[in-house]
Amino acid sequence: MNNLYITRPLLPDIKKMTTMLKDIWESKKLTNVGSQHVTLEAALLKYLKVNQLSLFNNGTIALIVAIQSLRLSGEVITTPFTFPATPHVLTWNGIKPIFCDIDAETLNIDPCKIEKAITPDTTAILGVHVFGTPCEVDAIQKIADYYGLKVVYDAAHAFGVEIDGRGIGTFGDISMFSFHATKLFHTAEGGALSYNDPNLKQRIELLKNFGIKSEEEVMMPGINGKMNELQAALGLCVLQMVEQERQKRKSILEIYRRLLGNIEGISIVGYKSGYVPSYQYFVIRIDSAIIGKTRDQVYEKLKENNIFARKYFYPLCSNYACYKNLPSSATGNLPVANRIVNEVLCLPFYGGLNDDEIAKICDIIINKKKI
Ligand code: T4K
Repeated sequence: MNNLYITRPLLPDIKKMTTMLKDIWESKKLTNVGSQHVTLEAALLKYLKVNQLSLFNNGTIALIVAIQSLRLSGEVITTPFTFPATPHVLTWNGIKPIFCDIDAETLNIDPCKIEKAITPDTTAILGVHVFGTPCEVDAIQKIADYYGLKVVYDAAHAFGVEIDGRGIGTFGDISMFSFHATKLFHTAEGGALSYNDPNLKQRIELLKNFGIKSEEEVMMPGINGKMNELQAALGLCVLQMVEQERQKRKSILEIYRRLLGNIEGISIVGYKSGYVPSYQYFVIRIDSAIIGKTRDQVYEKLKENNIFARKYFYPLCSNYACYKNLPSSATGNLPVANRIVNEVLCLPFYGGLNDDEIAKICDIIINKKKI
């Protein structure tokens, strides 16, 4: 059996991509908002069902710009159960991340615990729709409105997620999507910000282009966050493949559900009713007391069989050397996150997986004799 990874990128037919590249070569326009960029932005605006969209060279720079554009400062409340980029964008903006515990079901920031983390220095809540499961957007917005806080969402995993027909990127003030190669929709590296306020567009576009307004006017200390034409062309090709890939992943999810759904000690994260999922990740939690083996033992056993699962997001951000001394990083403040981070395992999940491969993965996880 081939090596199995948690994901494989969608790759368009090379001939199709070559045709796109020829157009770029002929135009000699490689970056700084060319026609591929304009076309992709319009296509994604529609696909994601959002009101405003700005493309970026990666999701992390996009999130740094999102924080800048809202002029956040002081403290921002966020989750410790995420990729390092989430708290790092706060630090890069001179903001102190305040870690709040997560909900045991969604693995997202627990709205019931946000209020006690608010201080006079709090300016925003930075939620993450982790593994594509939406945060409790209404509860979070209610708290934000009451205390006058902004809401930013890291929607890196939530491409195509909808709640009641609304694109996930329409909730809060700004949402960030990642288009990294490991994502369902990707541009090799890339990202976007979506937002509702049309007045933010000019500021965000300036911030992602050094603050340059015209040849002789620089308005603010911006950064270089521009998506180039090669990335955008790849994105246009990949976008045409996304719906089919989502359908394939939906079928794979059903196979996983059939094989793992009724095993005591294994629970499937997310994919509850009430929203359209992204099909970005397939994640399980392993209760070692019931299963008789730890998450790490399962991970190692899979690896011995050339199946490269991932322990996202272990360790918690609050346990990184750069954050562990923050008062909010104390284990007592984050009991749920500290427990669950040892139980979670992301399994291979992409359209190219076949039934035998999925069966083998599940067999290794379930079969007690094999460890
Ligand atoms: N916020 C959240 C919540 C995020 O998860 C992320 C990124 C961000 C913010 C930041 O967005 P970006 O600035 O990245 O746009 C990967 C990705 O690099 C990262 O984008 C992603 N989250 C994170 C969850 O996963 P690694 O270090 O685990 O990736 P890597 O290289 O080990 O890849 C995983 C597997 O995917 C490989 O074993 C094989 C497969 N793969 C990977 C690449 C890069 C391929 O088959 N082809 C490839 O080109 O971080």
